[in-house]
Amino acid sequence: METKRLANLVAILLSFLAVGFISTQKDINTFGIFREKSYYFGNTFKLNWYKASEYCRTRGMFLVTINNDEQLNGVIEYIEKSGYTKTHDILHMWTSGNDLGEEGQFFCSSTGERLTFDRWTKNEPNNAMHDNCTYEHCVVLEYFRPWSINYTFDDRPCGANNFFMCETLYD
Ligand SMILES: [Ca+2]
Ligand SMILES: [Ca+2]
Repeated sequence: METKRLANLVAILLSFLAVGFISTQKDINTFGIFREKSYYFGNTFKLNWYKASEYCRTRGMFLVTINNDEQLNGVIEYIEKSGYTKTHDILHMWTSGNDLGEEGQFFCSSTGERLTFDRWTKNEPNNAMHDNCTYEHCVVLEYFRPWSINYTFDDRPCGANNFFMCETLYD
């Protein structure tokens, strides 16, 4: 009889441990969801690069960084999901990429990392001159269906108004 009671007690203890383990697993899942990246696609009004960056900060976010295939695919998926490209043939969208600090040395202002992802549109970046003394130092992700430009990078004048994307930096 004593042995049976002991066995029952052990079974009860084990089930408590199991519940504890399961709830720990659940906590990890909840935390995972909490840490998922979220985006804001600014496609209703255009801002210059500096203002777009500030606008993202007011939302607790940062101008989007695209520095590998995974980040690019996440951004494209979000744009496609928004339905934007169903009604528009063209998109120039600010990213955090820029060579403001040193000509030709591109960095991502949101993360501080060097922009190493080779995703430039043909003949870009070209640091083109605008208005005699303005050059191109800020990077857009561009899409232009008639020319089959399919989400590639182009340096553009930072003072020009474009759409933009913000993101949280949790990965
Ligand atoms: Ca430049
Ligand atoms: Ca350019």
